[in-house]
Amino acid sequence: RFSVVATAPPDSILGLNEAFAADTNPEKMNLSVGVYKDVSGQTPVLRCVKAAEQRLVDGEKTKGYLPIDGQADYRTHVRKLVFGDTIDASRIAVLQTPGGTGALRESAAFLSSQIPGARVWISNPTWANHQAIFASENVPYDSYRYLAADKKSFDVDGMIDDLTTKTRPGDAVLLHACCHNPTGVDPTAEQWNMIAALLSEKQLLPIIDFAYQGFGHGLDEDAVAIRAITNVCDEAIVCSSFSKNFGLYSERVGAVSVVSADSATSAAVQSQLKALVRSNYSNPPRHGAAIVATILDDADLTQMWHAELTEMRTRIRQLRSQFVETMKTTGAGHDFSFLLDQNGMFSFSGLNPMQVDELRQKYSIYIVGSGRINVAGMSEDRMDHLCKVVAAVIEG
Ligand code: PLP
Ligand code: TYF
Repeated sequence: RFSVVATAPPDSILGLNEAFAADTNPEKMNLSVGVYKDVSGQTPVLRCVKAAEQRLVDGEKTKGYLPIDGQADYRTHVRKLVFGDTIDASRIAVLQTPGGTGALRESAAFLSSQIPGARVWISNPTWANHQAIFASENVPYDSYRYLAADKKSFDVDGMIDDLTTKTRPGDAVLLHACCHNPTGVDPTAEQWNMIAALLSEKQLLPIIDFAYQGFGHGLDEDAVAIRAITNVCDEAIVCSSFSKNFGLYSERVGAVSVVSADSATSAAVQSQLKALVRSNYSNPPRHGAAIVATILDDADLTQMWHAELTEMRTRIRQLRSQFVETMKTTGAGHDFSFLLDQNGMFSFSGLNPMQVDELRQKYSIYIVGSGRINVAGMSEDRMDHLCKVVAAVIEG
C-alpha cells in the first residue's frame, strides 16, 4: 500500500536548514530561515522568558487540559497587545493557537466552514507557506500585485488596482501587518488608510498576518494596519505569532483574533472556532502561552520584554546599515541602501537564482532561492567576509 507514496518536496525555507547542518565548511553562514541571532550567533532564550519559566516551574500545580480556546488571561493579553483599547472586547473572539501557522490554519478552516465560496487574495510574493495553508482547507486563492518591478518598493497602485478590479464582495484579503515576508516592504500609514477604505468599500474581509509585532518600529507602531483597518471595517481576522517577538519559536505560541460587528455575533464565532479546534488538536499546548501570560501579567517582566524586543529590533536595523556601508567599500558598485527603508528580518537582495546557488556551492552562504536574505542572521564580526563574497558573486 505505502509503496505508492511519492516523496514530497522539502519546504523551500526549512529544507535549507538540513543542507546547512550537513555543510562542513567552517565559514558557513545561514541567512535563510527567519530566526533572530544575537551577537554570539545564538538564537537566545529571552531573559524575561527564563524568569517567567522559573516562576511557572515553581508554581505549577497541574498538567490538566487547557480550555479548548486556550488560557483566559493569555487571550486577554493578546487582545490588548493587538488592539489596545480601540475596540469593545465583547466584539473580539480570541483563540489561542499552536503558533502563527496554527492561527492561519484555523482562520482558513473558519473561512472554509463558515463563508463558503470566499476566495482569499494573497500578496505576490508572500511567505512560502501561505498558499499551502489555504489550499489545505480548500479555500481558493489568487494573488494581488505587491512588489514593484524594481523589487525594492511597494506597488501600491498595482495592489489597489487588483483589489478593485479582480475581487468579489465577500472575498478575503491576506495582509502582512508589518515586516512583510519576504520583502521587508511595508505600506505607509497613509497607504494603509487607502487600503482599509478599499476593503470597507468592496466588503472584503481582511485577514491580517501579524507575525512580527515589535520588529518593525515598536509594538504599538507596528499595529498601524490593525488600527487603520478596524477603524473602517467592522469585521477582521488577525493571526498573531509570538515565535519571533518572544523568541518562543519551538513552543508554538499564537492566536487568532476575530473581530465581529457585535457581541452576539462574536459569541457565535467563538463557539465555531472552538468546534474547529475540537476535531483538530482538541486544545492547545500550555507552556508557551503561560510564559507570555506570566510576562504580560507582571510589570517588571513586561518592561524586561520591551527592552529585549527593542534590543533585537535595533540590532537588526544596525545590521542593515552595516551591510549597506560595508557593501559600498567592496567596490561592487551595487547600491543596497534600499535595505534601510525596509522592516523586520527580511529583504530581497536582488540576487538571482544562479547567484544564490553560487553563494551556497562556493561559499556555503545559505539564502532562500528567491534572493531573500535574513538580515537577523548576519553578524557584525563576519560582515566583511559576507560582503566580499556577495560582491564577488555580483561581479561574476
Ligand atoms: N506568518 C509569517 C509571515 C511568518 O513569517 C511566519 C514565520 O514563521 C509565520 C506566519 C508562522 O509563525 P509561527 O512560526 O509562529 O507558526
Ligand atoms: O520565513 C521564514 O523564514 C520564517 C520561518 O515553513 C519559517 O517564517 C519558514 C518556513 C516554514 C515555517 C517557518
